[in-house]
Amino acid sequence: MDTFDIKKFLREKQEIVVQALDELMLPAKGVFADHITAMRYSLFVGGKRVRPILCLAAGSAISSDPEIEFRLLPVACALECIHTYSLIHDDLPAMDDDDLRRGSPTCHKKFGEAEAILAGDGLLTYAFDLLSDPRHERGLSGQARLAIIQAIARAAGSPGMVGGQALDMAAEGKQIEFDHLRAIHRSKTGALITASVLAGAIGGGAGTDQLADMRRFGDSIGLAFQIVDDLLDVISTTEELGKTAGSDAAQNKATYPAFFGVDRTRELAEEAVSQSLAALERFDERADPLRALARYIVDRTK
Ligand code: GRG
Repeated sequence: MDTFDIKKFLREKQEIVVQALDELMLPAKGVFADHITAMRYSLFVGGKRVRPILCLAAGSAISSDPEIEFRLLPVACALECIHTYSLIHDDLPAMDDDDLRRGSPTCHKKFGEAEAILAGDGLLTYAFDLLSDPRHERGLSGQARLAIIQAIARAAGSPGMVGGQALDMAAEGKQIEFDHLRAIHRSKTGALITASVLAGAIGGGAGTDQLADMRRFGDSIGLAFQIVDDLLDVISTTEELGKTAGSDAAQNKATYPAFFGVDRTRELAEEAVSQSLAALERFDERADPLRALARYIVDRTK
């Protein structure tokens, strides 16, 4: 585990994911070319591809099938489409009103507000097209695919990311309790991260106990991810992040550093990572990439 080269792993998997996205995403041709160009712009402009890579790594932690990564790629791409839609909509003037995302102009700055709303809608809907299209079943059973669709739909929707965003918007400028902040984080950011891990695990054929462990792992890294996101907004620069730094404080948002200060926030991120590693205790070395991803999530600088 100590020798695992996470940077190399990430580079390799990012390349695989981007190539699969390019193959599986609608081509910017024909009557919808302009609309699809806006979708493709946000999808390919950058991004760490954390959710699809978690999905692939979870599948490989469960299954010894040499084809498991290939089988899971359409699912991984669907997760990235949903994540990208959420970023496009989050950046809109009616929400966070941001000009910069993934180091480039946001979708609405580049294509206009109506086009950006529709690019987001298109990406969300296309994700479920990809997940349910028989041409992309790649040997996963109908039962597994249905369970994956259900886990992702719930995590992306009102009991998850969309609901979390609604809570987040409603809390802006208000004093909220820490428990409320946790509920926002768990739904807005954590739910899709957990679903990414679960989708990979389901596709890999996980049993009930393994799924429970993977859920605990996903919940803990989701928490770590959001804590670090709050921290980076305070300690990093716009240039480094590729999105506007300091925006949480500017919008008077409740965050971990606002509640606990920078040092304690770092400790809490470390605690969340330790919990995620404990959840993987019953897994062998095939889960090493997941362990390394958990570490990367707290050590990242953007
Ligand atoms: C609009 C329905 C809707 C939801 C928006 C994702 C989200 C919910 C808001 C983004 C705001 C934000 C900063 C959330 C915190 C964590 C997060 C999702 C960060 C961005 O994800 P990364 O770091 O981004 O994985 P890249 O660009 O690397 O893919």
